[in-house]
Amino acid sequence: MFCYQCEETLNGTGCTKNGVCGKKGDVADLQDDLMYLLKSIAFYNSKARANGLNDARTDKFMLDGMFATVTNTNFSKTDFERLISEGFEIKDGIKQKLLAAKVIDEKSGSSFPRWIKEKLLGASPNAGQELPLMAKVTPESLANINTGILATENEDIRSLRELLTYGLKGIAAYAHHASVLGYRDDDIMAFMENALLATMDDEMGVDELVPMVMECGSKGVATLALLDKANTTTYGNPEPTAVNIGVRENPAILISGHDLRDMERLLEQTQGTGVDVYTHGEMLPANSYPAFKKYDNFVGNYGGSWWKQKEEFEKFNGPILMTTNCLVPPKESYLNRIYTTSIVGFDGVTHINPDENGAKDFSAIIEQAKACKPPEQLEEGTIMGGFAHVSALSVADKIIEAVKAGQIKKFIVMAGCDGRHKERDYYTDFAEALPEDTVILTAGCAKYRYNKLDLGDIGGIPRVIDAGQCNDSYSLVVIAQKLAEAFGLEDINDLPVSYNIAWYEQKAVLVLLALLSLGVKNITLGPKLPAFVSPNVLNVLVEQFNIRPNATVEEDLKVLL
Ligand code: SF4
Ligand code: SF3
Repeated sequence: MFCYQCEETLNGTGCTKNGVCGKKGDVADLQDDLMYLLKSIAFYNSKARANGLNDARTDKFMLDGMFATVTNTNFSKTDFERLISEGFEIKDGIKQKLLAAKVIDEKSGSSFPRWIKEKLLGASPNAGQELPLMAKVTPESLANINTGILATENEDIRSLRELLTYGLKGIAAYAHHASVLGYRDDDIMAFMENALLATMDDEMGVDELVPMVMECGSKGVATLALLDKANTTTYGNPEPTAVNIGVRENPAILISGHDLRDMERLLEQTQGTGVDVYTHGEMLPANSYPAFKKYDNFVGNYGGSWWKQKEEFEKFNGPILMTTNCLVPPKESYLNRIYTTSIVGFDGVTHINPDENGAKDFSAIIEQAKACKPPEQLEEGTIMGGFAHVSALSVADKIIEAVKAGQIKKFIVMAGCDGRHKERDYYTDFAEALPEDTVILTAGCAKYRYNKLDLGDIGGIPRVIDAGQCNDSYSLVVIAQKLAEAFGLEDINDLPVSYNIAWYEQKAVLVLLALLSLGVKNITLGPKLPAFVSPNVLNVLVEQFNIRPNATVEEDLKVLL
């Protein structure tokens, strides 16, 4: 195996035996194979899409497959074997459709027009080209192909291909969330296919790949906007909410991950059963949605961010439902209390599948909960959340006034991910060291490093404005754009806003690309720069966007203030 897609990759270079995340070598290899197969499906499906022959099943498979390879989502060998065999079936199905419609010709791959180049670069089709190898892949040949990352020898090309791939995984994750609520966008799917193909196109060099990476960022903005629409149309606009972090005396279920549809299902099914529901990790923002607040058995949030699972799941006592990443390989002691659903997987853990109508039955979890002890109290009090763009902008006048009066000197965007390494204490120290006339804007699980500090407020405006999950990063973009408008600024970089972003997995890579595509400059990134960014690619990012790695709290305060 070789994997360097996340921030915690071994020695900052790459995991080669087992993942630091707990991913085993055989699963990592299967993930590489699946990604390769998805590229081959993308090849045929983009042709199908151009001819109106595409179908919803393939789109769903693309999103499921790519999301499953995101860090801490799926550790199950059986799941990846199943995905790969389903992938071949899907690929062959599309190919048959294309043959039947005479879009392609079985005999002569060589007469296949060079449509990849045509579509991506506007160059004229070049007849006489062979079908790309990945389009011809079969279950037998897959075993003999090096599908790994290191198969691309040129370090800079590899770096850009992987940067693009991880951005696409982020798009897939967010598009997946939107699609379970019925919001889909053909353009986003078409881009995903073309960009996946670009990662296989040996004729694309640095000059072609860099714009593709930027386009991935702008498609990321579109995907996040779609997801924002899906969430707020379905569940209402989050409201500023003091979320309870204490516990009650009832048996309970803990729900984590990012999937609001599963959240809704669980609340519906636990009504009147005497079983309480708590959120963990990235599900915390569910506490701020009007549609969920109405359930009286929805108690609040339990514990901290994803990496504290081992300790906190043990103390929770009741069953835990993982709807998406981040799953930490469970301890034996609570293995029988963990349930996965959707694209999450771990061999030996009960998985809840939807029935043919898409309904999910959580009754087994509820029954188990009834026999469990109530959760052990970890802490008490409340934390503030629910400042997605609508509620944040409802106090925009107050914010603008505070800026004009000099009460707020700076906003620091500290969005992104949390992680298990000690060096992330930096973010707690940084938040604590910020002067009192600064306001933190956040989204994602990065907030757990400072959302329980008593940072106070500025004239009623909390010093930590939490827009929600990483899925809600679009809110931060809207808030910045509206502030720029209110101050009459043309350039978003002229706002009194600095960026100190913490990343961990591939969705954060996409959020970063989304910010770059909007022209945001001077981002500080940490706690470590991505291992997959080569020195030359880093130079491009520094030259064009002035990205810098974080340093010490003192130094970064100077730079960012
Ligand atoms: Fe290593 Fe991260 Fe890949 Fe896991 S996801 S194998 S920790 S680089
Ligand atoms: Fe966190 Fe996994 Fe990235 Fe949604 S839960 S932000 S790391």
